[in-house]
Amino acid sequence: AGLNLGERKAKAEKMFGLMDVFLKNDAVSLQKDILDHVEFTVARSRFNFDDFEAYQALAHSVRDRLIERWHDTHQYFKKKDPKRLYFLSLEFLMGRSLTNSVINLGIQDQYADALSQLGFDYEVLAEQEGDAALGNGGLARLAACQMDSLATLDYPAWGYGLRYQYGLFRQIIVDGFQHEQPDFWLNFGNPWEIERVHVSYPVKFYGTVEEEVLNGKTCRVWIPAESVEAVAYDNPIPGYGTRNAINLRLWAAKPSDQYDMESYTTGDYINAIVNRQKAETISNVLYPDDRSYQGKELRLKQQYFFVSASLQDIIRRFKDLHNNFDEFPEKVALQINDTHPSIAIAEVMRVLVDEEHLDWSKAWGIACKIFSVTIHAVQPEALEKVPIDLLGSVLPRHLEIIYEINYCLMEELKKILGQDYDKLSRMSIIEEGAVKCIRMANLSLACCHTVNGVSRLHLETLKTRVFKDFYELWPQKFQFKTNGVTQRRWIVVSNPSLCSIISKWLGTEAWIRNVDLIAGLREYAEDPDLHAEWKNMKKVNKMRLAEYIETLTSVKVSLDAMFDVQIKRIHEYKRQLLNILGIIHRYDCIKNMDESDKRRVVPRVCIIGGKAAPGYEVAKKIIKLCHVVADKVNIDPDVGDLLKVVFIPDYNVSVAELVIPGTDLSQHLSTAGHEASGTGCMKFLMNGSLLLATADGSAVEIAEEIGAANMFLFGAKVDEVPALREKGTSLKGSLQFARVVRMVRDGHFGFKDYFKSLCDTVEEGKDFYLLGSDFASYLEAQAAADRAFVDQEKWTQMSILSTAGSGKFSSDRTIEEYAEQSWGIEPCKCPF
Ligand code: GPV
Repeated sequence: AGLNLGERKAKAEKMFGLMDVFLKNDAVSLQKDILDHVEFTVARSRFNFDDFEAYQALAHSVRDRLIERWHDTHQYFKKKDPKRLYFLSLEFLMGRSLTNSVINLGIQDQYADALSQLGFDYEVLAEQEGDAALGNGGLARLAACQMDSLATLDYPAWGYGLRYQYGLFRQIIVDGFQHEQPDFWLNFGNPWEIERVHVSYPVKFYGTVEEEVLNGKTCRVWIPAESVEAVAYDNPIPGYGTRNAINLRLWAAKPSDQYDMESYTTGDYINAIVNRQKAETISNVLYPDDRSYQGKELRLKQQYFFVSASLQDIIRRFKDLHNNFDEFPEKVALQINDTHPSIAIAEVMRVLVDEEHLDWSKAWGIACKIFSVTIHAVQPEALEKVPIDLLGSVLPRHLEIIYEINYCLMEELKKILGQDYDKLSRMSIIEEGAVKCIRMANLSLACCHTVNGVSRLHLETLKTRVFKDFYELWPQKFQFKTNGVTQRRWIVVSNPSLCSIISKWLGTEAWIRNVDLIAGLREYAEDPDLHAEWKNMKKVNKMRLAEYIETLTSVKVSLDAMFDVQIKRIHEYKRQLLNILGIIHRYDCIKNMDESDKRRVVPRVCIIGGKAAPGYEVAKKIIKLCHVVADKVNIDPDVGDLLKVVFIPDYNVSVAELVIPGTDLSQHLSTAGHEASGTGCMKFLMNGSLLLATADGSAVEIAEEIGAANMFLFGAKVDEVPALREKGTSLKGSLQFARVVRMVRDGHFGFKDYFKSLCDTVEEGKDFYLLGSDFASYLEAQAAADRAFVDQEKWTQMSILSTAGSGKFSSDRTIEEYAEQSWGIEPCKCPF
């Protein structure tokens, strides 16, 4: 404040010159820091503290190191003033921070040493941390992986989102039924965030729009009726093997300090306070529905709340060093993660036109240069449609702006398409119908310079189905960036034994930053020494998983069995039901075998985990079915160790870190054309689990990388699906399928009435997701997996080739593609 632009730049330069590294990372310094935090931050005596308190102190000492790098990085960004990427997402599924941070900072061994001298076990302390679960599933975890890659690759990027007080619900299972419990994850404080009380912005809602004359020009002015304060919470994200640490800024809603004098003078002091407090509800809770838009007011308010605060922050940062909005697109790239933040487009227009007084076409030109969007959906139902009445009430000025954008769009389209009113109405941002709605996807398509799909196949689907009209008009906008996951969390953090094997055989740790090198393992795919180490690694991880299963479910499993896993959100299209019906088939076969046949059966532990959206009845029935089948199978003496069925409750990121490394075979069963990409499969692939999958989403590209012979592909192809829906099930498959469905229907596992409607969903003629027609092919793929498992050398070779072929599926590759093709940003590496 008080300084002009030149002075501010000079000051930034000078401050940068003062930069130095303060905190030391030798074991003694770390110990001292930890004990200081025990004493002064946790406020326990340094002579008496338990594991949780030790974890808190440890976390705070890591946090100090993160803050130091965070400051240096941002000082450097400020000095360089590069084009920055702003990643807007309503969900980030970060999981735990401790182990990931310590590994990325490169000081794990030092910490482990320091702690053991104090009498603590680093791994035990790490287990004290709860997950940050501010997201639902793949979309949110992808955002988290991408933040890790952005930091590691030194990109000048910021993440922006919402700081929900309640993350995704905890799943508890009572008598085989899912119940939801609130995830009040901030109960014990959160050492990974930094509250920035001084970084806050007012966000306005409701009210009216009026006409005003300003400098002889009439303008529209929004007179809001409600103001809520957005307060920043910063979460440093350290890169691996670099000093850079970027920021994930999450907004929390607080009551505004603009007092509503009216309510005070009426004397209703208590109610006035209570009403102010209601403001906080905006950031209270994450919507737990994966991909179904509910059209709720609170959801719209959440979206606008975080978008408005983020844009105020971004524009303030821009104005700090610039005073001409022509330069905005040279300094700012805005990425919108699915359509959830797409109200940002209208907000940018409102700020530029109403507040910065740019003319409309100039403002639109700027907006079109800064936005890009990634679509994660396939099904048209997943696309957000906001009822006009709702938008008009919460954000009246934005509704006008969207009408204006749509008017311009329609004028432009008429010039190209003429009088094709069907097409015009399909492409319109406004959907005329019983309930008039805004199509958020169309708003994004009209503005964004790039529209990304998340796998090659997904982009094809977008081009030929959901966004066909837009693709024909603007083919150059449409791109895809196949998703990826970060090998830092999914190998280095979660599978240390595999990590050392890879480094040892490649003779370098460089693959942790450049995962393409992992292909070097191919050379040793048949080496008996590597095989021995590899099998041992699997065994150690299976032991950990077996212990976890026994603690949670009391089911004892054999380590010789094939660990067969399907973990992901429960959805009909993901076909967990196909898996369970396959298990029933296996059970049925075993029951009808004599002893000599049984000796040839490959023992299996079938593991399923995942949450169902609270209102999704079919998904909840699938969870219950899994439990009743497990109850019957697991105690059947005819079966013994040949088959065990386990449902892992409360699946989340840290559970995934435990389960994936211990998996032999993982299942990805979506009906072809329904999974946009899938990212779980990539984590399994990296960890050397073999994949049993349909030719859907990224599995198609995985097959290209590792060779189809190294996985078990099955089921209808995308282009066969429509005909199969018409035609119905083939005879051979249908007999076996009908038999297992009948077992459920007849109450073989109990709960006959309860499962009736579930069985109905896969009846001939109603089987939308084609379980019946894919069943025979599914069983064949399962049989092929059994045969491969019998030959352990062959299996291990396939497993090595899976890891070796996983390089493409790193989020580092994805992020580099985005940086070059969509965002136009370059690395900006802090030189310390
Ligand atoms: I739309 N995805 C998600 O997790 N939640 C959603 O609401 C929507 C999509 C997922 C897709 O289903 C996956 O196929 C994809 O891999 C993931 O987003 C990340 O792109």
